[in-house]
Amino acid sequence: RRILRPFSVSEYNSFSAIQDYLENVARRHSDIVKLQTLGTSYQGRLMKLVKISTNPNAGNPIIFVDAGIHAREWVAPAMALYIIHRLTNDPEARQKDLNGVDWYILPVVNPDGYEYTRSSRNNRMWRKTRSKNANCYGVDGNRNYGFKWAVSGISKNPCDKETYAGPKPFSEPETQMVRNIMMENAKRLKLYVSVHSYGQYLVYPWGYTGDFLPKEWKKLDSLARAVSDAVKRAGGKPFRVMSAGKWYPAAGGSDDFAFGAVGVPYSYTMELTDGYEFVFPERLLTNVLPQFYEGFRVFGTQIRNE
Ligand code: ING
Ligand code: ZN
Repeated sequence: RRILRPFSVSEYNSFSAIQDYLENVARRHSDIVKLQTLGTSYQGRLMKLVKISTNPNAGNPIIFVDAGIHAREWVAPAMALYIIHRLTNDPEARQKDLNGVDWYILPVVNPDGYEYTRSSRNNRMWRKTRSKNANCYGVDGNRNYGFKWAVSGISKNPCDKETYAGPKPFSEPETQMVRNIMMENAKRLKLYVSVHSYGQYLVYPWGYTGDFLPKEWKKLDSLARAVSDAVKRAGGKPFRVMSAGKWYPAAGGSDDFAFGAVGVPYSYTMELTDGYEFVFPERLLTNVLPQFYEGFRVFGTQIRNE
């Protein structure tokens, strides 16, 4: 089927092309890549976690990267796929970045929303999932996590297009799957990054409040600055680093859940790209993805050396 048009990690791909790519990567690199079936999205799309490790029995610390919880933020799944591509295909990345660290990657957390934004130009700006509540569609996945749920920065109206928190915490199968990944791997999970767009921010807990910071904030802040410096050195634009809540308070985010409920010591939300809002041009992906990758490398180095 895809023989005429080979898969490229520097393009925006359909969810089914992404799934085929993941299956192919797992087949080609069966020595280091395992796919774990998680379940299905609201509309029945099969979701698979990509686990990359050169030594899966060593009990290495885990870095968990997810992307695409917000449908319209297409650059985020592209980033996640690019990380998979480098870790498996680039001999230097494979040797250095997989040394002593396992990478778990979920490239499209909200496949129903993602496909909806691809279905028509009218739907390009959709953010939420596609579940039905009252007479409206979708929950903001990043307001749906069960830590300080709904205390700030949310809407209780199912018809709100942006920040409807859902009828209850973890109402969405998609956020349940991410929660399960975190809980099942809680002991080894040392760093969590949720990739979004846009604005070139790298933010850490708390998201639910800007009134105070966690006591460990200096560690979170200095690692974020090191990541930002690496992206800058690679020719990219540096990140604005702060707590999420100082930017704007919003409760029920995945980063707060990872940090506050699961106990993941490093937890971030990463907002990729600046200047194009949600419609980042496909032709510029080849520029920015390698720059951001240098930032992810710094995450790897930190976790390896802890
Ligand atoms: N931004 C995130 C959002 O979910 C965020 C950032 C999360 C801010 C949590 C504050 C707290 O709104 C985007 N672009 O989705
Ligand atoms: Zn987002």
